[in-house]
Parts: sequence; C-alpha cells; structure tokens
Amino acid sequence: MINDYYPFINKPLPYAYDALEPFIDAKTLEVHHSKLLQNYVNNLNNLLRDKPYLQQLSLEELIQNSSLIPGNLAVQIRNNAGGVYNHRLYFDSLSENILIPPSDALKAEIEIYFGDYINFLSKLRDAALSVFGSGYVWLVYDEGKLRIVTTPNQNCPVEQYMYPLLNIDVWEHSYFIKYYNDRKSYIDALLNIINWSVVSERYSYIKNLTLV
Ligand code: MN3
Repeated sequence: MINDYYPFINKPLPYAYDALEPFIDAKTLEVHHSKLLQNYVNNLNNLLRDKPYLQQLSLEELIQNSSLIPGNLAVQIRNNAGGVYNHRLYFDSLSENILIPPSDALKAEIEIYFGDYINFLSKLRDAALSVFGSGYVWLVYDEGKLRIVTTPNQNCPVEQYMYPLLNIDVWEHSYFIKYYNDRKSYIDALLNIINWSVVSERYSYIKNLTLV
C-alpha cells in the first residue's frame, strides 16, 4: 500500500488518533495525518493530473525517477511523492501496543551491525537528534547490510535504491504541540511504540528477495 499508483488516496491510519497517547497526543496525530499528509497527497495528485506518462509510475518509481523529470516539476514531484511515501511508512511503523520486540532474525542482524539492541536504539536516537532542521532518520537495508541514515526535508532513501525498514519523522510538526522543541523527549517516547513486528516483516521480505 505504500507503493501504489495515481490517483493517490490518504488511507486511514491503522489506529485511532488518540491510540498513541501519551507518547503522541491525539491533536498532533490528527493534524499530521488529516492535514499534512493529506496536503502531500493532494499536491501530488494535482501535479500528475495532466501528465498521463507520469501516472503510469508507482509512488516508488516517481521517487526513483524524479531527477529525470524536466525542470521545476522534478523538485515538486520529489517533495510531494516523498511526503506521501515517508509519512505512510512513518505512520505504519507505529503501534498502539507498546514495546513490541523485533523478530529474532532482525535482532540477530541488528547485533551484527550495532553490537546489541540497546546500543542500536542509542545510535538511532543520536542520528535523529543529529538532523539539522526538518527531516527523517531511517533504518534501511542497503546492499545486504543494515544502516542508519538521515535525510533532509522529504528526501527518501528509495532515491538511492536503499530499502527502508523504519523511519522517524523529526520535523517539528511531529512533536511540537506536546514536546515543544524537545526532540529528544519525543524520540524517547516514540521508541516505546515502534511496531517492530511490521519492521521485522519488511526486513524478512527484502532479505528473502535479495537471497533469491
Ligand atoms: Mn511529517
């Protein structure tokens, strides 16, 4: 569902707006989904409305090929297709259930690249805090390896053919109503409600695909 085609729709969240309380407040989640993400969906549909050749590309293909699109349209497609993709992944990576553990297979892989799970969470937190201004921190599968990367604005690692497993939105609109400018408290809260079973499914999907 992350990777679909024009006309794009803003699908409902898999949980209620107040389901992530007290970690993420209902007002923040409602504005984030029903206004900010909806706006990216509307903008992207408007950009593609009179361009049937672009309507044939999936959301991922639009992101991967945005540099081939002429002129200012490329930037607009990149920002808005990225805005849709990145937010869908973010919302789908959260859960109303707390402290879901990663699968044994993903945990073992995390231990290979980051020492142990606690150290991994600490590196993820540090990377999230290192983003200057607006952007995201990501756990990606890149050429057979797990990596933590950051992107500015609505840029997406799919542009570089990395496979995103998890992202965290660190734009201030993700946390300002409840946490003001305290990004660290937001990240610490969010780490309680990562849907590691969904992230583990993404990992097992791409791992099996690349082993073939
Ligand atoms: Mn956002």
